Amino acid sequence: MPRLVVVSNRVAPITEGQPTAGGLAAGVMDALRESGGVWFGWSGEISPDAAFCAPIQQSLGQVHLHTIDLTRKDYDEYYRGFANDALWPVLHYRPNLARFTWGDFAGYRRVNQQFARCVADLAQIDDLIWAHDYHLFPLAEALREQGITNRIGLFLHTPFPAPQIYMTNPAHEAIARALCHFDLLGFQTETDRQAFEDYVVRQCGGHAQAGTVAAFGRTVRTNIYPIGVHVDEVRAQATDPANQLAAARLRASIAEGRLIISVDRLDYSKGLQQRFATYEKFLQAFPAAQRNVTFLQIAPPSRTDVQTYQEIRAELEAEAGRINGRFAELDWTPLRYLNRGFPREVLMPLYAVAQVGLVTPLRDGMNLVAKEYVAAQDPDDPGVLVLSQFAGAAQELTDALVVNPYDSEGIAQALNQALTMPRNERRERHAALLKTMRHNSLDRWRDRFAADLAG
Ligand code: ADQ
Repeated sequence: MPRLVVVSNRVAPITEGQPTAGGLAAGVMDALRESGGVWFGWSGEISPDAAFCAPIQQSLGQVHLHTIDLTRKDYDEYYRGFANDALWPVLHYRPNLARFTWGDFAGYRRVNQQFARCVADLAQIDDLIWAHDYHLFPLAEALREQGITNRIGLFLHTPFPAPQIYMTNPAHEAIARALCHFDLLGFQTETDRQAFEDYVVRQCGGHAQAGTVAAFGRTVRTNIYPIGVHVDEVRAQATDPANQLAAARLRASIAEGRLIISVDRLDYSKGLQQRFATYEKFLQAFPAAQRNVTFLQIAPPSRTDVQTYQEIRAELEAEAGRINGRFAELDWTPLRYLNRGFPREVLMPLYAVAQVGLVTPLRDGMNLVAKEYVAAQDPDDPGVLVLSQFAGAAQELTDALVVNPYDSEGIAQALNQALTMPRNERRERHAALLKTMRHNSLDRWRDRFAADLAG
């Protein structure tokens, strides 16, 4: 395979021998190790003279990481502004939360041009350039302006929304034009791919035919590549005797009780407020569950300098306190809300000791927590996944209990079904889920995308 040049907003701080981070980092790192290559992106640092500095280089074997800092203005306009305040909400069907300015959009393009200049310096003639996610929509156009003729692909980790939602972003046409400068656009699900195609065909006078979309004088191939997890690695982490301390303490603290677990970044797309309300409905509707069930929500803060995120955090803290105030007993806390993250080697065993994985985003590109929960289970006595129909994962994981995250009563019923499901049925559902996940593995995601980009 040709050498890969991966470009993403952040380069994951990975060190050899350490447990792999989330899907993007793990998948990308595997691909790079195999083919050799370069990973370029932001260092995560802000510095006043960033614009004048050459990328910092760090090598792990034949993988070369190149990072640049951003200026405060870049960070405010490109990252916090356009990417996270304007695009992220619209991509997740929440245009009412979006804050758009043309100034931020100009900053977003400027940083993409800066990325493109650095990538143009790094790339060799036959390299495949693989960009990731919504931060880099203008990258191919900017690289073409630099005279780069390499194959360039983009994988979108988030959903692509229905056209009428997408068009609430005033820069929609400029973005679509930029996207058509890629050779290959990868989406998580057919719903996302179709939404992009519909927009280009109906709103931009484009044409779609057999996996290609032509518009703005260019033709781009589109396909779906559902991202997966390393199934065996997750289970190995979940069962490694060296990783059991936290899970054992958790189990001991709830004695014979049943455990429902949710793990998310603290983000409005993940539907945490609705989930807390649903759990309250569940305790009301199934009083027998009181004292016997504990709901553990792990949600570390993310994007803490964005106001909407500060508001969610305050609201969840208040709700957790209110629900516990209403139902708690001297020896039972119904909802444990941990506003912090855990390393993977701690998290995977926590999944394994929970009878239910509750994954109810309002919208999610894929949701790897759902897949990790399934992979971590004991196949002989597995827990049950309750999954939102609006997570990309629901299009593959049809043997989960698939629910509507806006239907509290429906989810309360599903929780009860999950907690009382006979072992045979749990095993059958789990085996079917695992089969699908082995097929759509992280390796296959990466290999298919890279092969299609090269082909
Ligand atoms: P995210 O929105 O970050 O990713 P998700 O796929 O659920 O969402 O999680 C990514 C990784 O982060 C997982 O490996 C998970 O274990 C880890 N993680 C999440 N919450 C955590 C917590 N509280 N503590 C520790 N680790 C945590 C984006 C898209 C998703 C898409 C992924 C990959 O929004 O839809 O599935 O990219 O494409």
